[in-house]
Amino acid sequence: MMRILILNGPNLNLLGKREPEIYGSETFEQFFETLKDKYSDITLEYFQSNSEGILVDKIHEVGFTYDGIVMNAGAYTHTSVAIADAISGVTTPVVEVHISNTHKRETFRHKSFLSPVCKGVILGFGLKSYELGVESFIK
Ligand code: CA2
Repeated sequence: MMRILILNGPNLNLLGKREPEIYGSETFEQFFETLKDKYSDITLEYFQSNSEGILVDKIHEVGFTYDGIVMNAGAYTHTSVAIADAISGVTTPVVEVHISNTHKRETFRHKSFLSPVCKGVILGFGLKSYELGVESFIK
């Protein structure tokens, strides 16, 4: 069975609880249940951390055995050479996703350290960005 990890970075544990005008009103846990129902023929896992090093460790942990990682690194997208290096260092392909269209927002969100080392990038479709990310791994 195909194994895919959805990996969320800092503050994404607040989804559905704060700033619904930007990030929607559904919690990630609620959304993840519907995603697992839709993709019942795939082993889908979910992990979230607010810490850069823990995200790096998780990429190393799954990055040689899983079929794909769908990653929203949150604000670390725009700052983290360490996460970019971790993605480069593993064999599992990573698809970068974002809930919001970061190019419509502040200029500091336009730069991604991760895009050049990811298989692809999906942004601006709300939580559906994650679904499209999972879909991108299905042959
Ligand atoms: O649009 C995205 O998915 C982002 O990765 C979200 C990050 C932001 O720093 C990126 O520029 C774009 C922020 C995640 C914070 O999520 C919250 C959710 C609810 C309430 C507060 C923050």
